Amino acid sequence: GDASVVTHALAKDELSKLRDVGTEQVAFRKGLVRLGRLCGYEIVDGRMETEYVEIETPLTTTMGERVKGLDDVVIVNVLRAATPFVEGLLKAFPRARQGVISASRDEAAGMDEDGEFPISIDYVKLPEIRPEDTVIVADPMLATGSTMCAVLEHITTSQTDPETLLTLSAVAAPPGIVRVSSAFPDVDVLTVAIDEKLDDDGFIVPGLGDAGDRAFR
Ligand code: HSX
Repeated sequence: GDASVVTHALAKDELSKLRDVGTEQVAFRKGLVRLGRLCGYEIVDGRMETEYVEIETPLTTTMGERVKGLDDVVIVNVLRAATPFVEGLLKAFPRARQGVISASRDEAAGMDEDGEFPISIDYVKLPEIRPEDTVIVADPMLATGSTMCAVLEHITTSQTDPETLLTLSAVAAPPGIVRVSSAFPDVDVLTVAIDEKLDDDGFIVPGLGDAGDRAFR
């Protein structure tokens, strides 16, 4: 799949506030919601088609333009950092069906020599995925890609292939993008920013810290 970057200036603006260590919990959470909404708009703009339909205004008949496929969207919330991000996405896709997956890195085990973390998946609840669906797997951070690969593995082995399967992150590190794209060639990777690198503990640098902790703790 291809890797692309969200280009809306307001997305860059929100992300910059999220990166700022001085942004406290409430502002951080609200910023993730706004960023999710902007990313949703960008997904609509870049990937969804519109169709012309006849509309009756109170005065006359005219041609309106409607977005196709808004009923065929599934959003997968990778707990827990994605929760505010998904809340924002839902503003762009109000009729989306939602899935949740609790997946986390075993930080105690640490990163192995291939730059991967063992992942435990503790809870999965997904709606039925249909061939016409656009499935958006949301997680604000794509670091080593271990979490996302485990989530995608679960989705692709347990469900029908959707028309579009894409991952959405706020910040992504190059190794994570490479890992996801090579393990899942049909998956598109969308992120607001591609950061410089991972540090020795597998944290994204410059990054924004731990999104889950900053939003919830
Ligand atoms: C953080 O680490 C994020 O919210 C992701 O779930 C995860 C990303 O790390 P990685 O698996 O890509 O290394 O908890």
